[in-house]
Amino acid sequence: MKLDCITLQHLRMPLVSPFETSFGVTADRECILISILFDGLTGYGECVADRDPGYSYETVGTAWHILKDFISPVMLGNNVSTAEDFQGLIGQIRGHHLAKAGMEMALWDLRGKLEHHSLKNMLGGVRDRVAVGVSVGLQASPEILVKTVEKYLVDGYQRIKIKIKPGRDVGDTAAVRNAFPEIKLQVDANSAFSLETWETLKPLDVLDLLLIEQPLHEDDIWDHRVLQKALRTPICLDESIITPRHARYALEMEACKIINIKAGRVGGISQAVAIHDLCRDKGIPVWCGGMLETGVGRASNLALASLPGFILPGDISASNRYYAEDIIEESFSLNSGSTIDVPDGVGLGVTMNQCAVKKFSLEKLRLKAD
Ligand code: OSB
Ligand code: MG
Repeated sequence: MKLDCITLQHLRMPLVSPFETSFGVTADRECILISILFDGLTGYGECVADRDPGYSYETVGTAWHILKDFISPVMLGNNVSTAEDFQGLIGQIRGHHLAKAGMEMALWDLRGKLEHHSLKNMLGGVRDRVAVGVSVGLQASPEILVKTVEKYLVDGYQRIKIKIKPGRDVGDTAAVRNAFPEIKLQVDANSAFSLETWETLKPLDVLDLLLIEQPLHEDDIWDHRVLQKALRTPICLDESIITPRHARYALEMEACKIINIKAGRVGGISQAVAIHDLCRDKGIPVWCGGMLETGVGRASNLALASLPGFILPGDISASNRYYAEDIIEESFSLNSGSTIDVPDGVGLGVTMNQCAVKKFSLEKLRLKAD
């Protein structure tokens, strides 16, 4: 199919509470909503680049440029029906995975709507609901952190991830572990440590953590291998795994024992599935990471996490953990047992709330084939 039109919308949405990581504080989440039109149907995708280049070098600004000037012309000028077609055509555009993944998501949604399939079924998902946890940002003190974690446990989350950074590492983690000796607990450093400073993390090894996520540099694999050799706790890579090849490098180097999969980071759902398949072949557990998505990206994450290899709880929390008002009509809620239902409608299975989209929109651009 050849698209009729593409719309990019830069959104800014207030989070219910600011989210602090080792790379900064986010109070309002920004993203790009991508709409692609064909034959009266619209496919939606979310590009998860944020305002600042904290997690990734990509920002809303760079993704807007790449989507407008490089990816959209390819989409409007060619017959593109499948993710495979899409990946083939954008092969000449180096990097910019968050931008590419946003467009691939819209293509999956549109294809699902055209062919009357849910994303879950198109991907080969095997679960109707997926196990989830919550990612808790850095708090003002370990005491406040324990209170915040307690609130999420009361809400029903059965797996807690806390953010750490130098100076706010072992103390915070031990406080949570001491307050809740039995819970599934993991930590995420977002690349805040180095081989020179990692030894402060050594006491984490006796806190019975599910995993330590991305302790070292975002572009490193080798030093993680060195660190994994020194730790019992599994290292899980997030930022470092940007393609299926990088997943293979990490596994061959034994740099990690677990991989966090985010479709955005790896350049699309198709690439996320490829990493899932590789890890499954090698017996490596994976889980679905999150980027504080709107309901659009959350629906995509839920479908992805329904694949069989996603055996650890994902960073996919209920809608009300992120936003008081979302851009979709549906709202994802937590079931007892710390799961969320996978949408079963066609495509992503969500309905846009156009009033909310308009309310949060900072800029809108319509692109047509010439
Ligand atoms: O490192 O997993 C991360 C949010 C933004 C950027 C990076 C990360 C995160 C999270 C939140 O941890 C996960 C979520 O969406 O709930
Ligand atoms: Mg992470």
